[in-house]
Formats: sequence, C-alpha cells, structure tokens
Amino acid sequence: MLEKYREEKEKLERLIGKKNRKTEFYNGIYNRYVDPVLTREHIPVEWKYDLNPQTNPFFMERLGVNVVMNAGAIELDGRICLVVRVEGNDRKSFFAVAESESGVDGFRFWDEPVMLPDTCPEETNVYDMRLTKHEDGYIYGVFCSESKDTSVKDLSAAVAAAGIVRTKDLKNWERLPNLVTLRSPQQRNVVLHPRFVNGKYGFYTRPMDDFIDTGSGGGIGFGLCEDITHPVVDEEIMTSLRKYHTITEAKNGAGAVPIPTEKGWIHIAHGVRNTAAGLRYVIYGFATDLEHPEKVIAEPSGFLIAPREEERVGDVSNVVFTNGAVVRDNGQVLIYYASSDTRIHVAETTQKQLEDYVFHTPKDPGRSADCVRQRVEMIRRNKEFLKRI
Ligand code: M1P
Repeated sequence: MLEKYREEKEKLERLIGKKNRKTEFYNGIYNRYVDPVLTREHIPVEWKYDLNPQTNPFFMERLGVNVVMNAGAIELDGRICLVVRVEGNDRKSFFAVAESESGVDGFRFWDEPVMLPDTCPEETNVYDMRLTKHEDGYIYGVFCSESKDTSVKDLSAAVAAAGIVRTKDLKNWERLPNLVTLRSPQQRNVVLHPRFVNGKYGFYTRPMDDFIDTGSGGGIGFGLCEDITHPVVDEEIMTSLRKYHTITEAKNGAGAVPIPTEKGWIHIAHGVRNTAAGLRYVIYGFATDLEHPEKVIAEPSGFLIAPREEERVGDVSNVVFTNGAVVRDNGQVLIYYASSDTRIHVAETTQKQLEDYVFHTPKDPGRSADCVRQRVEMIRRNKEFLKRI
C-alpha cells in the first residue's frame, strides 16, 4: 500500500523534474514546447487516493481527475502561477494553483486546491478564471459561474454568468457578487481590464443569448462598471467582431488579460467556427487603442495558434483555448493554452515579436480572390528582393 503510494509519488516527481524543450516548429512568432506544462498526471497523489489501507485496501483512486485545462496566469514574486481549471471525474471543475520558476516546466500544484467562498447556492460549476492585476492593488479572478436553467424543461440547459473574486496572494479570496450585464442574458469569457477606464472598471464581455450559442451576440463586448463590489454593466460596445467565413464565424471570446504596448493593447482571444467534425477553436490576436480599449486598431488575419498533432485530440477535440498569458520583465511572453480541453501547453514569444505580429500581419481581405492577390503580391516582392541580394 505505502509502496504503491511511494511509486506514484516518485512518478510524479520524475514528471515535475523533467526539463521541457522547444520543438522544431517555426513560424517566427512563437516557440512551441515538446511537453505540455500541466496534465492530469501532475495532480498530487493525495488529491486522488485515500491513503489509509483500512478505508482503501486496494489503494484505489477514490476521487479521480479527468483533465487540467484553461488556466489564468500571473507572475507573483518572480514565479509563474497558474490558476488551473481542474475537472474531476464527476465533471465538476474547481481551481488549483500550480507554480513554476521557469514557466515552461517544473509546475507543481500547491498543497490543496482553492476553496472559493461558497456564496451562490445555485452555482453548479466554476471554470476558466482570468487573473487581472488591477491598478487598484487587487488581483481579480473573473470566472464562469454556471447554474442549471430552471426556466426550461431541458435537463442540460444552463445559465452562464461571470463570477468575481479578489485576492492579494492567491491564498485568501474574497468573493464579490456576480457581474450583472443589463443587456445580455448570459456571459462567459469575461475579462477585467487592468486599468481604470474613465475612472471605472472595464470588462470585456461576451454577450450570449444561450449557454452554447451566442445567438445574436456579435462578438467580444466592452462595458464599464462604477463599483466592483456591486458590479453592473449596462451598455456593451462591440470590439472584436464575429465575421462570416473567418475563424470567428460561430463565436469568439476574450482570453488573456490585454497586454499594454506603446502602440496599443494586445489581446489574445479565441475564435470558433463550425465544421462537419464539430466546433473548431483557435487562438487569435488583435489590438485595441491605448486610450479607448474597446476600439480595435489592428487585426492580423487568421489564427495565431491552432491545434496541431496530439493537441487535436482530447475530451473536446480540435480545440485550443487560452485565458492566461504572462509578460516577464525581460520581455518574454508566455501564453498558456489548453488543447482539446485536456492539458495545458505554453507558447513562448517576446513582447516585441507579438507587437510585430499584431501590427504588421496583413488583415484578412475577406475573399479568396483578394487573399490570393495578397499572397501573390508578397511572392512577387520576394522575387524582386531575391534578385537584389
Ligand atoms: O470546449 C471548448 C471551450 O468551450 C467554451 O468556450 P466558449 O464559451 O467560447 O464556447 C468554454 O466552456 C471553454 O471552457 C472550453 O474550453
């Protein structure tokens, strides 16, 4: 019994101690890493097994973990902390902090998962926390708070709202009321802007008519709220829009907290389109104006990260999703993304590269004829360039 426990612990230590390395993937924008930074195998043994042979004679997993995914990210005292969505075999998600020095390997979960103040009896599930270091001095966690929709007969009907907590250390959490958006019945993928905007708190929202379908929701919205302790948003101005025949045709949603640069706020979001094989989620970038964080000023065409190779397969296949990125003092940017709702990876770049990507990648011209023209123009410029050198 204890022998099996030790074996499992050693396996875990070997996994945590394994150095990660870059893959040969190249696009000049970011590096990919060979190993995911977190998987369900990283979960501490004590979180899954009852260690007492009296009550667990076969050393059976009593509370299994299905996946670890969609993590909020922040640098705290020089270490990268992820607030991870951990989903038990029972389908319920909870949050847990995992920490690493390098940000690309060595992630270890803290002793116990996060116990958020349980203030909403109707709340069935919580997930996908975005962590915002706000200029008011708090770290805010905005997450999806899901409850059963009791107004209809459909057993699986649910209502999504934005839950809000705040902390200074990721250990002591204060729960605030859920965000109320007066003009949208449901919300998911809500991100708090890190600065005051006209003296108010700014939220990127994702208006939805329904739990899965955004319905008439046109894309990512932005709204202001006077008082974070009674958070209400009235008007939601549209920012990054859903568009026909693009990666955001079916829906999109804000991801990481926007990154400030001299030219504007860089956003790393997700876009979804429908296919014969189901929904396909990719990650894309755009920028908004520094003074008007709702106004899109740059929109590179297509996706930034799409699922590749083994990333394509998992609990919900053909998905990459981000809700956390960290910019380090040396300009390194670590984008944490989950693949197929199953495990977490890192894409590594620099602020300069990201800026160049967002501001200098051409826009999607919208039609095949114009897209091929755009490409042929570049090919011809390249031919001229090669002749000159
Ligand atoms: O399964 C893919 C993703 O689906 C949802 O995203 P969206 O709200 O844009 O549809 C989220 O539930 C997310 O957790 C999940 O990864």
